[in-house]
Amino acid sequence: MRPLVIVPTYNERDNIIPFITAVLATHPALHVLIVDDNSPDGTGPLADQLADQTGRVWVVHRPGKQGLGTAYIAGFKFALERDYDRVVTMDADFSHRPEDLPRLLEAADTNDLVIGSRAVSGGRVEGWPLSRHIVSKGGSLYARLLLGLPIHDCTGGFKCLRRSALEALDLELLRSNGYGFSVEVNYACAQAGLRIVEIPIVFPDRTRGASKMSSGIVVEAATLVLRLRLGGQPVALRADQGSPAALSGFAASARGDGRG
Ligand SMILES: Nc1nc2c(ncn2[C@@H]2O[C@H](COP(=O)(O)OP(=O)(O)OP(=O)(O)O)[C@@H](O)[C@H]2O)c(=O)[nH]1
Ligand SMILES: [Mg+2]
Repeated sequence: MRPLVIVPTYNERDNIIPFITAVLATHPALHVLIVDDNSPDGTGPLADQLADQTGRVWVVHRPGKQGLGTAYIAGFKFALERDYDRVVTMDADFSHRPEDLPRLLEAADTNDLVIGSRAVSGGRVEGWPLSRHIVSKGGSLYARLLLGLPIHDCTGGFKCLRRSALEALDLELLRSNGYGFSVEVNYACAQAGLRIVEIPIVFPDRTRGASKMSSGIVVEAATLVLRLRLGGQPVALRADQGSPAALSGFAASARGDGRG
């Protein structure tokens, strides 16, 4: 197994070293790619220090804040240009717990897309106010119903994609930056008839550093779902993906028990 964990960072000075150290400890062959957007708090030099010390960490430095979605796309391209066979996306703030990573990697033995899920039995969020639960659960239900997604946690960012799933995506068509990015990837994988599974995770709220969550990200995701539903935005799949057979299989599974 050759996993690459992509970690976008913006002002994660207090998290980056303990977080990446904990991630590296979960699997001996695992590498990490940090995509830092010239964080004003000096996260970038700490990332370089990790790269020098471990030999298993790579760093992409971008000149300024360009958003989460483009950071993931840079990471996907990095993985495809090399021989990584699994790609994991994780936040640096410990909301995605390193201890849950081995279960996601293992589930990718038999699935193309593994979703770390807060919305299946055993999964949960800790430490959120009611308002954030409502936004998260409401957003997930909205995407699930409008797009017929066979997924309960549509907006979570802790995922593992097998190389097969990465290769099915048309990266140029992925447009969103926040929660919408997750929905776009989920929708494309479902449309391609790929094997999708949700694995329960515990999601503690961040304890260090500041959130970059904004109302703009919620509006972006809500608009994206509508555009995908109405056909105003193409599904981010390569032209040779998403055969009619796969699409009808997906429709049947979405009508069934709702589990991928
Ligand atoms: N490279 C890059 N990373 C970003 C950007 N915005 C956020 N991040 C990182 O993306 C991850 C998720 O961002 P968070 O601020 O935790 O967003 P969130 O998880 O939706 O919000 P909270 O739950 O409040 O923490 C963290 O590792 C951030 O440092 C960005 O514009 N560029
Ligand atoms: Mg967070």
